[in-house]
Amino acid sequence: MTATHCPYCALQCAMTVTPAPSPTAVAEVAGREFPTNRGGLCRKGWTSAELLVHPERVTEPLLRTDDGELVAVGWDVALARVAAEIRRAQAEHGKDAVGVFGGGGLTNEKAYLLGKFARVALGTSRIDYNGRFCMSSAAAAANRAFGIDRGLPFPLEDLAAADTVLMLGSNAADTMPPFVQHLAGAREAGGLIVVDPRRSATAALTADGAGLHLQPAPHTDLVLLLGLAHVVLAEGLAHERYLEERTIGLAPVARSVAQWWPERVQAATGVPAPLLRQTAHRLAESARAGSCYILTGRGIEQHADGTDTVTAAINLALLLGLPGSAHGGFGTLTGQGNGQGGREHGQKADQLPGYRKITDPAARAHVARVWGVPEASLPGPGLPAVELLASLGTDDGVRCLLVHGANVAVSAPDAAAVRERLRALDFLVVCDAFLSETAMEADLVLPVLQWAEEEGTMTNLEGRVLRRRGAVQPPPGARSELWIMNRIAALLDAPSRFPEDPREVFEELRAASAGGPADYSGVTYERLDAGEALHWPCPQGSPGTPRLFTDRFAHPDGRARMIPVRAGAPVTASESRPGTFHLATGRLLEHYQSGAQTRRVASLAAAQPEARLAIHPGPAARLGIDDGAWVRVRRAAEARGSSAGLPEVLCRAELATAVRPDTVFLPFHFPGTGSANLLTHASQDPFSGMPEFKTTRVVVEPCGKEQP
Ligand SMILES: Nc1nc2c(c(=O)[nH]1)N[C@H]1C(S)=C(S)[C@@H](COP(=O)(O)OP(=O)(O)OC[C@H]3O[C@@H](n4cnc5c(=O)[nH]c(N)nc54)[C@H](O)[C@@H]3O)O[C@H]1N2
Ligand SMILES: Nc1nc2c(c(=O)[nH]1)N[C@H]1C(S)=C(S)[C@@H](COP(=O)(O)OP(=O)(O)OC[C@H]3O[C@@H](n4cnc5c(=O)[nH]c(N)nc54)[C@H](O)[C@@H]3O)O[C@H]1N2
Ligand code: SF4
Ligand SMILES: [Mo]
Repeated sequence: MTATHCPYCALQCAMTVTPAPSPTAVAEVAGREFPTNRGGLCRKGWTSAELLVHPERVTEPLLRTDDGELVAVGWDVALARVAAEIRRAQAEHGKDAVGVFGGGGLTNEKAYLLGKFARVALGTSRIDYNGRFCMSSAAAAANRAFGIDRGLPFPLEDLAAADTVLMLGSNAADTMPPFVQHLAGAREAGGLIVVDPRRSATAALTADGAGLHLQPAPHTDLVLLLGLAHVVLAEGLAHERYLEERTIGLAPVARSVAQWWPERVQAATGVPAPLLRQTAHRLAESARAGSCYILTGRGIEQHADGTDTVTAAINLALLLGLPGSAHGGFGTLTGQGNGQGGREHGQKADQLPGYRKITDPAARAHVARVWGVPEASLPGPGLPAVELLASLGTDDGVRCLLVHGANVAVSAPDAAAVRERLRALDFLVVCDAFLSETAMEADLVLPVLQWAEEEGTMTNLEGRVLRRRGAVQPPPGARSELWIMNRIAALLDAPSRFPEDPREVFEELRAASAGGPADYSGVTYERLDAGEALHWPCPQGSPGTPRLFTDRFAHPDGRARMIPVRAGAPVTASESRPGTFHLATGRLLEHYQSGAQTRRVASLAAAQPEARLAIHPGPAARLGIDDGAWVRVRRAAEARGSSAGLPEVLCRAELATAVRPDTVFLPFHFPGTGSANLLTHASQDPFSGMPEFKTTRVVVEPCGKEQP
C-alpha cells in the first residue's frame, strides 16, 4: 500500500494505492485522511487506477508511416527521429521553429525540466502550456494586485471558520466534490453565496436557507462586482482603516464604481437590486463580525476580460479588508492537478523557475548560473498558447511541436482551426499514455508513465507541496518523460544536465527557484516524506508559508494595489432573436477535461456517454425541441450568412430548468460533433492570453429525433 495523491484535479485528494496480485488487474484505491479531502474522493478518484491497466494504453512508440498508419517502433528509432526532425526544422527555419506545449498535470519535476529542455536543449522561446486556458486570468490579476500569485493564500481548513463564502463562477460541488465539506460552516450560517448563470450543483447547495444564488446573465460578472463595490462604498460598509494602512488606489476605484448603482446593475445582469444590496450587507457584516471569504473559479475568469473581472473581485475583497486578515480572505480555486506548481517552474512562455520573469536580467542571470549556460543563450519570452497554436505550420511559425500532457485538439478554443494547424506541422510528437485526439494527429506518439508509476511532487491549490509516489510497476514499453528529455538532449548535444531521476531534478529546481517568488529551496523529499506541511515560499530552513499577506503584500511597499476596471460593451440579458443564446461551457462531475482519460473509464462513460446541450424548457418548446432531440448549434455571427463548411455542433438536447432561458450549457469533455470548442473562439484577454471559453453567441436549431 502506497500513500499518494489523486492524478486529476488541484484538490489532490490523498489516497492509498494497493497493487493487485496480478499486474493486469486493477489496483485498489482508497481515500486517505488529509486536511483537504478528509478521506473523501470523487468518482474520478475512485476509478483512477483503472487507466493504469487499460487495454487502450499506448505501450510502445508509434510512428506514422507514409500510408498514414501509426506503427510500433523501438525507442532508439523513435528518439533518433525526433532529434533528426528537430535539427532539420531548426536548420531550415531557425531555433523558434521547434515548439513545446506542456500541461498543468505534469509534476513539478517534469514541468521544470520541460522549461529547461525548451530553453537550453532546443534553444527555443516557443513554449507554453494548457494552464494558459485555466488559471492565467486569475494569476494575472493576483500578480498585479498582490504582487504574487498563489491560488489560495491560506490553507483550506481556514474556511471552517467562515460564516460567509462568496463563490464566483465555481462549481466545486462537481469539480472538487470533497471540497464541499469546507463549506459546512458557511451553509449552516446561511452564508454560502454562489454566482453562476446556471443553477449548478454548487448553486443548489444554497437551498433551504443555506445561502443565496445570484444568477446573472453570462459574462456580466464584472458589472455585478462593480455593483457590489458600489453598495459597499455608498453605504459606508468599507473597512477604512485596512484600506488606509494596507492598500493604495482607492480613489480611482471609488470613482469607477460610482456609476453602477444597484438598479443599473440589475438592468445589465438580471440580478435584482435588493438581492445585490442583501449580498453586499451580508459580506460586510461577516467581514466585520465573523469570517468572510471570496473565491473565484473559471466561470468568471475564462473570458476575454477575465483579468479585469478577477481584479474587480479583488477590489471588493480589499474594500472589505479581507486579504491577509484574520477574519477572511480572497482566493482562486486552481484547476489541474499541478495547476499551481505547473505555473511556477518555467513552462509558461514568459517565465523562468521560481515564478521568475524571463525578461528580468537578475532572474536570467540566476537561472543561467544554475544551469551552467551563458545568460545570453537563454531565449526571451515566447507566445501565449492561443498565439502559439495559431503559428503552427506557418512560414515563420513552429514547424515541429512536442506536446506533453495536453489534448489541444479537444480543449483549445476554435478546435477545428487548431486541428488544421496541427495538420500543417512538419512533425508532431505527442507524449501521452493514450491515443488522445491530439495524439491521433501525431507523426510520433511516445508512451509515458502514469501517476501511480512515478515519483515526484505536485503543488496543490493551497500552494502546499505534496509527494507523488510510485505504487505500481509501469508496462515495459512506457518511459518517464524525464528519461525522454534526457535522451533527446543527449542526441542534440545539449549543454547542461537533464537528470532522469526526479529527486535530482528536484534538487536542481530548489536551487533554480531559490530567491524567486515561488521559492522551493527549503522543500526536500525528506521533509515531505516526514509529513511536514510545506507551503511555498519556503526558503532554506523555513517552516513554509501557509498564510500569505498576514503582514504585507508582495509589492515592494507591502501594499495591495486597487486597480480601477471598466465593464466593456453594453451587455444585454435578454434573448435578442429566437433561437439565439449565450453558450456557456464547463464541466460534468464524471469527466475530466478533454475526457481523454475519463471517457475510457467504463462507469464514468456509462454515466455520461455523450455531449448534451442543456436548454431551458421554455425556449425549447418555442423552438420545437424535445428532451433528447438532436440539435444543431452554430456561432451566431456565422449563422446569419452561409455556414457551409463552418464548424457546428450536433448533439442531443437536455431540457433543464437549471439554465437561464437565454443561455445554453455544453460540457467540453467530448470530441467529434459534440465538441464544445468547435464553437468557442480564440479572442483573448489582453493581460493573460486567456481565450473566451465561457460565452459565445450561438444559434440553436432542432433537427428531430434521429441523429442527422
Ligand atoms: N469533474 C471535473 N472536475 C474538474 C475538472 C474537470 O474537467 N472535471 N477540471 C479541473 C480543472 S483544470 C479546473 S480549471 C476546475 C474548474 O472548475 P470550475 O471553475 O468549478 O468549473 P467550470 O465548470 O469550468 O465552471 C464553473 C461554473 O462557471 C459557470 N459559468 C459559465 N459562464 C459563467 C459566467 O459568465 N459567469 C459566472 N459567474 N459563471 C459562469 C458554469 O455554469 C459553471 O457552473 O475543475 C477541476 N476539476
Ligand atoms: N470550452 C472550454 N474549453 C476549455 C475549458 C472550458 O471550461 N471550456 N477549460 C480549459 C481548462 S481550465 C483546461 S485546464 C484545459 C485542459 O485541457 P487539456 O489539455 O485537454 O487537458 P486534459 O484532458 O487533462 O489533457 C491532458 C492529456 O495529457 C495526458 N496526460 C496526463 N498526465 C500526463 C503526464 O504526466 N504526461 C503526459 N505527457 N501526458 C499526460 C492525458 O492522457 C491527456 O491526453 O481545457 C481548457 N478548455
Ligand atoms: S476531487 Fe479532484 S483530486 Fe479529489 S478525487 Fe476528485 S478528481 Fe481526484
Ligand atoms: Mo483548468
